[in-house]
Amino acid sequence: MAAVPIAVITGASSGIGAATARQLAAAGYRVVLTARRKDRIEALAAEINEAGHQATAYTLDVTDRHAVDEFATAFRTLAVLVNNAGGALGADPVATGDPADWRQMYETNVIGTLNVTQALLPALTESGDGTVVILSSTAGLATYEGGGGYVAAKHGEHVLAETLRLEIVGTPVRVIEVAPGMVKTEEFATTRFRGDTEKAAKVYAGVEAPLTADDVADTITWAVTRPSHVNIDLLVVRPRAQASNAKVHRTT
Ligand code: 8X3
Repeated sequence: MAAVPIAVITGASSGIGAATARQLAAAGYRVVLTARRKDRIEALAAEINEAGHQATAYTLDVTDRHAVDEFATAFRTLAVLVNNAGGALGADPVATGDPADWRQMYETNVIGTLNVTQALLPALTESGDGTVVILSSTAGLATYEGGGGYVAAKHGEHVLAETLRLEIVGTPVRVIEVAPGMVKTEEFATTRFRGDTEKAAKVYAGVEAPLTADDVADTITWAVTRPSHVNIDLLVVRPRAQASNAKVHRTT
């Protein structure tokens, strides 16, 4: 019997990460959920196992290189890595943005992705058919006012994806970048505005149907489950009501 392929998902405690874990498990992967919040990933792993699929949880901070290296020793071979951990802090203009926010966003979005990808690349290569997914953002492809450090960090992640693809061509590993636009998840905007739910709600005000975490998980799962010679380099996904980062149709 062939071994069940393994998929590691970072930032699996909520939102797109959690939805991707559920969908990849349903697609036949044994999913390894990582995030800092142990309780959440353990509960999600239990839910996935109860549904008859396979999941384990591993508490991990992707910015802690030592911990990431230790985590990676568990994998001789790995089919899929989904670099989802990251997020935004603040929406201040460049003139007044806090350098500490910029640093933290670079650390989680870019260095976190770098850490986990570097640590697991040998196992992905060893599998003979590995897939690295980098969840960037439309903020990684074009800027917008108040995007600040988030836009800068997501551009960094986009460049990481493009460069890695160039460098490892010829190895049995593909690099897929998924760049979502407006996605309404339970935490993204609330975290960005440090718990200010009013400001967070304004992001989605009057937008008929922003993307959901499941919509993005669906695109990730589709891209990952294409035959191995097919590389979805970059998949941009937005709600119909959003034509560009700043051009959004609102009914109110
Ligand atoms: C999220 C998209 O528009 O909030 O990555 O930057 S946006």
